[in-house]
Amino acid sequence: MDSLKAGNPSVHTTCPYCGVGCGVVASPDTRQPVAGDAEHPANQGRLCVKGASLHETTGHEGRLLFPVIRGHRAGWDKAIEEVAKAIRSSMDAYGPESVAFYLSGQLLTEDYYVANKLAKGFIRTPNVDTNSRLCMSSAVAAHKRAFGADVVPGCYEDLELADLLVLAGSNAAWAHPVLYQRMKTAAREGRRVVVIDPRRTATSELADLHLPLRPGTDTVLFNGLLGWLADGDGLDQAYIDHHCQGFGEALASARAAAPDVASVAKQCDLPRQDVETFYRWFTSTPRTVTAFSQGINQSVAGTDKGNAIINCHLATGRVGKPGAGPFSLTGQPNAMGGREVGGLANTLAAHMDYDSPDSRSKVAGFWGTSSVADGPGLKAVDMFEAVHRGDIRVLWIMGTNPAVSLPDSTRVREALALCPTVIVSDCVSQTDTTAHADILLPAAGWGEKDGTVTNSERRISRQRSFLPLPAEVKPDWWIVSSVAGKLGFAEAFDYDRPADIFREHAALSAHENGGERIFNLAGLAGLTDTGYDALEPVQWPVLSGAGATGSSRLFTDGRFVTDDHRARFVAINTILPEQKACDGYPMVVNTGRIRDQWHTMTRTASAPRLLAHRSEPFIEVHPHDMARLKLLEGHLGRLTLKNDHFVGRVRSSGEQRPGEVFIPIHWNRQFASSAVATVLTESVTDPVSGQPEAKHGRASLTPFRASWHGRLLVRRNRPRRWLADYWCHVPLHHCDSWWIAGGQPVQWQGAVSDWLGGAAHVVMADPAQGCFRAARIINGQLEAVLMVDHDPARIPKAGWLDDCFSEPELSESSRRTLLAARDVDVEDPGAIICSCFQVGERQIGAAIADGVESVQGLGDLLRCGTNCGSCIPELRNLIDGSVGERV
Ligand SMILES: Nc1nc2c(c(=O)[nH]1)N[C@H]1C(S)=C(S)[C@@H](COP(=O)(O)OP(=O)(O)OC[C@H]3O[C@@H](n4cnc5c(=O)[nH]c(N)nc54)[C@H](O)[C@@H]3O)O[C@H]1N2
Ligand SMILES: Nc1nc2c(c(=O)[nH]1)N[C@H]1C(S)=C(S)[C@@H](COP(=O)(O)OP(=O)(O)OC[C@H]3O[C@@H](n4cnc5c(=O)[nH]c(N)nc54)[C@H](O)[C@@H]3O)O[C@H]1N2
Ligand code: SF4
Ligand SMILES: [Mo]
Repeated sequence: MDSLKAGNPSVHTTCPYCGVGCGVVASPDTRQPVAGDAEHPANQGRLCVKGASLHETTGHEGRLLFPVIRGHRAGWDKAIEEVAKAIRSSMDAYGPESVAFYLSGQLLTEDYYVANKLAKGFIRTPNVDTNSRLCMSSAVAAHKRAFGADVVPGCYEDLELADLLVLAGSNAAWAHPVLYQRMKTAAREGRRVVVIDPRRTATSELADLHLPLRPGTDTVLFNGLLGWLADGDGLDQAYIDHHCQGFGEALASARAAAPDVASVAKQCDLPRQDVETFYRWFTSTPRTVTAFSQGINQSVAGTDKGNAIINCHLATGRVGKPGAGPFSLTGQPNAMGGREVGGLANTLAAHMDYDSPDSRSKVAGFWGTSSVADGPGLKAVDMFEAVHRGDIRVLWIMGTNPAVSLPDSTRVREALALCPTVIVSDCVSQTDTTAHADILLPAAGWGEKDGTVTNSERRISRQRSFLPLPAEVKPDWWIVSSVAGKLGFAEAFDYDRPADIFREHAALSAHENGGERIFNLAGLAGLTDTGYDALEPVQWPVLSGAGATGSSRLFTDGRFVTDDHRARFVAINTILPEQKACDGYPMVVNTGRIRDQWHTMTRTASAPRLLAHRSEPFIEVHPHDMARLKLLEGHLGRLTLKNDHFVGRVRSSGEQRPGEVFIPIHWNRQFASSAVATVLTESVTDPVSGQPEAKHGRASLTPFRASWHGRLLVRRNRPRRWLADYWCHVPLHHCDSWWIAGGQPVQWQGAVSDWLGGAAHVVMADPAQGCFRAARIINGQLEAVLMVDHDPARIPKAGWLDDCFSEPELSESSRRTLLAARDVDVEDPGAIICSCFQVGERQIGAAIADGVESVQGLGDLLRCGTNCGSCIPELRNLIDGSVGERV
């Protein structure tokens, strides 16, 4: 904050997207682009394109600006009173368990802390869970089983120091881009990378070995590795003897499940020599890090997968050492902070669980309440089932969009519709979840809110506010504390600022902590307000005295936080469910992230350049399946499970395994007609962690028969008077736009005014080609454009037309080429590959045709790939002439 004191208005804060937790320098003048914070240890100045676009997402369009009660705007007094009344009457009539909180890893630690305290300590409902259940809970459970506590032992530097980097179920190139850049930059002679993922992703670009295993079979692969280590003199027997327990049982299970390499290769559907290569590299490389993410966690066997990985690290003594350790990559900016405060239903607070001795009375004593909730509450999927049954009658959702992100989201929406009182705190007004809210509470967003977050390497960083709170918007901690006050708990929630809450949270972590809880912020409990404002990024534990500088690695001495300080091997004998691709739904549906969108798109879709890379939901299909199912590249396809559908643009991809498709999780009912991935993933959960299996849905796949395809561009905020079987909303810089398609032929000449919002002024029709284009111009300004064709590939790109909407008076030349949709003198760049500099596939293709042979050469010529670097894998693909971007 020195810069602030010096009168420079820039503020050092933290990116609100992924768990890398990059430092950002932002300005209250939101026209100024944000910059990477060169001094932040996570990113050292780097940003990915999402981070670099943050200033474009802080506008007020679409924001929830006032409390709303049953459709009517209300003041805060009334809203707080209504929330308190609903909670109180449900507690009185049905007991405290009838009230539930569903929180989020995107809340700040301070917000999270007060919500957890109110629920578990004062309302005394155990039913508090968080979207981290869908994200990190398998890793949490695996850490607890192995180490005795939910601890990531290593730090980011380990990913650079490792001589063997194993990336299991992680597409870091797209999901943790800055960390991926760090891994990439650390490449050196002899450093090897293995990527374990059923599909070949952008991350595989870094791989010396890619293992496209059969989905779900990771436990077999790592069980096989444990047996191989034992057979081949790969064990660190001294470490096992002195620091671990349970090796014998774990090895016996491993041998039973994966007797030899041939069996592993068969079960995982991998070439035997590739499995062997992986095993040999692992055995011979002391500095090995296995980083894992959702391909591991989001599985019926997620916890077992995590422990199968950790087993191999324990067996080789590779935990908490420079360049060696298992490394769970967290997803959300504060996934880790939520675990610290105890946001998960099976935890209490500050890494204390219900089952650890005295923790309930310790926490109750500290909070000044007579008791806390009795025991663990319902985990997310079960919580929404209880809502559906009517057992939970008041549900307060903060900072998450469960109508899109929970599995079997059709049933989740039913539950929300049945629930007597749904309270939603969010920053935006229209989401698939706010649609079901009885009470809507406007929450502060990034730039407005103030507090702390913890990243994947346990590093606590400040998110500082630099923008005023718009309209009636309030921070989440204030909203929760106000409701607590109204419920009669004012004394325990008497906070004036986030620093008050942080000090309390830090003090609770140290409270009666004789070292049995490794999460300890004793050194931060006495922070002054100024100290809190100036807090530099620091890794917990932060002990008092000499330990106050934080801790980069844990368990370095092989002492763990179990009763006997030994780590536990876990016997992994997961019986994989039979491949359930049957009964008419033969395709396995894998779901995940794309590079430039964040979750349900509430923020990233407001930055048009983030929609340039992929503007539509898509289905990636292996070429054999394309041919077999008569699917056409660039046309639409439909995945069906029972009565639910996902419609997206078909992309032929040799990077898929046959019989498996990949779809993005981002689109939802606000942005597309039917592209919610979670209607295809059922509510199957891991028995230990309760984390849903989000990577293994099932569906049938057919072409979506459209007789026409189109693109519609309309001046922003115009009423919509059209219907289409397929639509996808793509907000552009100067107008709104939609991809559209329909099954029935349309007489365009007669219907065009519905689409354009009035009569067309320029029309071009070629019925023989199935082509129709029309535009509407009002007072010299472009008002709307419609482009229709039977072949979607012939519909022009919208970039040039978008610019036309900004012209106060359309120029004569623009008018002339309006329906060609481009300035005839300027080359069409093609599909955007580099979002930072908006460089397209055609430009890149032309440069390659002109002889550019390297990514660096492309960067020198076109600047692509020279900022965040996220597009480098795709640039390399284009150079290699292998599978590049197609739509
Ligand atoms: N751009 C972007 N970045 C994000 C996010 C975002 O929304 N957008 N979200 C953030 C969040 S909350 C999270 S949790 C992280 C997630 O980060 P990641 O986990 O890296 O991302 P995903 O795309 O969900 O899944 C990773 C990979 O798991 C693979 N996979 C599927 N099944 C299996 C399997 O059985 N075994 C193995 N080994 N792999 C499998 C998928 O093919 C996929 O490539 O990303 C964070 N970063
Ligand atoms: N099929 C399938 N399903 C998945 C996944 C998958 O890979 N496949 N991934 C899962 C994972 S890992 C995750 S993390 C979830 C993510 O899923 P969600 O958490 O449901 O997705 P978001 O879009 O991030 O929702 C966050 C909401 O909070 C709002 N918000 C942002 N900041 C704040 C704030 O400070 N306060 C408040 N009150 N609101 C705020 C945003 O506007 C948005 O509406 O999805 C899960 N679901
Ligand atoms: S990698 Fe990108 S999204 Fe993740 S924290 Fe850094 S800038 Fe934000
Ligand atoms: Mo996540």
